[in-house]
Amino acid sequence: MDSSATQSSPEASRFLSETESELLDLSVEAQRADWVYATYITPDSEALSARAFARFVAATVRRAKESTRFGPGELGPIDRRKTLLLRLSLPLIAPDDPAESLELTRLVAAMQGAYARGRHVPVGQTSPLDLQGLSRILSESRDPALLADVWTGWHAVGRVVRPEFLRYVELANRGARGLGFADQGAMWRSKYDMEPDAFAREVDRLWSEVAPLYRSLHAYVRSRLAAVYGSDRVPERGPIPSQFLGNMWAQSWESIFPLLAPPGADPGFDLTKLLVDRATSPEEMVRYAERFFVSLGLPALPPTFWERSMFVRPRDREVVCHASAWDVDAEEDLRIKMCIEITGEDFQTIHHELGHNYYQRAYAPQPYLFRDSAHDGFHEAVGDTIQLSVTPEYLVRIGLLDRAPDASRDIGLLLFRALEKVAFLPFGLAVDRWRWEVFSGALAPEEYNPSWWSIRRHYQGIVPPAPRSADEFDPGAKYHVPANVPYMRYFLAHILQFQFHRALVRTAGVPGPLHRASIYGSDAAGRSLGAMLALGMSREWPDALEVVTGERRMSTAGLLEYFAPLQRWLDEQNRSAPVGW
Ligand code: X8Z
Ligand code: ZN
Repeated sequence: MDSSATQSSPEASRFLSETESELLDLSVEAQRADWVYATYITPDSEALSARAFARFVAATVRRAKESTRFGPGELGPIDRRKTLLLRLSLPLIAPDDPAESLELTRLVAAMQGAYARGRHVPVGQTSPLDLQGLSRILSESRDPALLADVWTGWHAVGRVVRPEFLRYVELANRGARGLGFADQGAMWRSKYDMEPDAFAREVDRLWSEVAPLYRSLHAYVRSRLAAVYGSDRVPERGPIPSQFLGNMWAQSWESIFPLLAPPGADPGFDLTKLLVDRATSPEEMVRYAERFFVSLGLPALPPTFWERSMFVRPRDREVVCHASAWDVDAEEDLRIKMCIEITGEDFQTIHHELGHNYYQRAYAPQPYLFRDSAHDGFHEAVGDTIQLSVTPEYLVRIGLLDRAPDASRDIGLLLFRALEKVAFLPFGLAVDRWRWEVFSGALAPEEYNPSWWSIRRHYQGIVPPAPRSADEFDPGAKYHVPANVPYMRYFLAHILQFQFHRALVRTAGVPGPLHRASIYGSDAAGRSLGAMLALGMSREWPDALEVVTGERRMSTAGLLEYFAPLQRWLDEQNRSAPVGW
């Protein structure tokens, strides 16, 4: 007999409503402190932010433990889900000992600060550059010695955070175990409404379906790079040296598009140039993105968004430049924090960030414990779905482009998109494949760096510019590792955004191939998306997925349909070239 209640006992209801109001209070305080820290890094703001976060984490853990006293007979279905989520609501769990708990949140704040302060003086230059300056060289320079120098110079930041990272793994695992998880990686995998092992298998299934497309892209890019740099630098059969791919982590490759553009199918416009030629300001870039969401029937952003956001890097102080979206009071205090540069890439990132803000706003009416996305891949996918609607025809409609390239340029457009989105897939997977092994204890600290590279070589088919030693710590040179942000969400988002795009394009009734279809201006698409966002985390994610797509499983069909013409073209190009590494 099912002993689950249909309604909670009065005691359980009271407990949950007190829990939600206490945690809301502490989370607002922690967010305010963190905002100050991230936009003004000092030893004081670091200490205050770590302390506020520690208080919030400790209260969540205490409440999660207390909630176990209510059996299923005392909890209605809504409160049952809330108690389940309470245990899963944080990416970091504090150990019981208050000193250790504060130590842990301090370590994370300190690692973020060290990452933000990373600088390197490129060979032949005299002043130190930050990550943005170094990234610009990686995307623009074709000088092999400079590329390797800049890559290596930035990765030195990993060594700085390594000792803190080792201690953080120990304490974070202790916290996760205290709440009954095997380790912190198992805790991260438990947030998908399925068994953690089943989730890992689901990720493998998705990857196996898209890996052939990635391998075709990899082979084409490798043969073009070999032609540019010579086969002594880019071997025709092996993995690609990472520094030639135009991005610090080789996670997306669109900045080397000019080296790879198919003859006769170059789309003939460059979004960066269009924005720069019009002297577009950072704020205007954000306005473009806002207007897209408004065109779907969603509300304009509140005035405080424009007053409180950080759009550009301040000259006079250290900040965390990695882009993020904030929902400070869970009501109307939405913000983004970015160091916007006038580039096509940042234009896309702004849409990504506003996707977070529109999600946060849509689920704000939900109770505290349901104010999150269906799963974390959904949060990351919303703005990216809008990015897919930034088509040449859309750019013409908003007056950024005079004339859209004709269908003979489709392969160029698709190749550019694949360099952004398909190249990302194995990176999105590799980061947490590695971290899961770190947290489970399968790797000893001296194996951290070697295994980071064997995992990246395995999935991405890339290698570092030169062999790396075991005391380097290259994962520490990627923001999400020192900042304790789970990464599998981005892999999922790169699949989901095509699933959403395909469904929304159909709902909007837009004809034509997926890569030319934009949902701009569609109320019908906006209503469908809005209905999914408004659910927040109140239901299991297949329910949310169904609202937009009619499907209850994550599917690669949208992505594969989108890139089908490119896949055929790549296969032809690769006929005489080796594929794989
Ligand atoms: O971190 C981000 C966003 C903030 S959630 C800018 N992204 C990942 C990254 O930069 O590594 C977006 C794509 C992947
Ligand atoms: Zn994001």
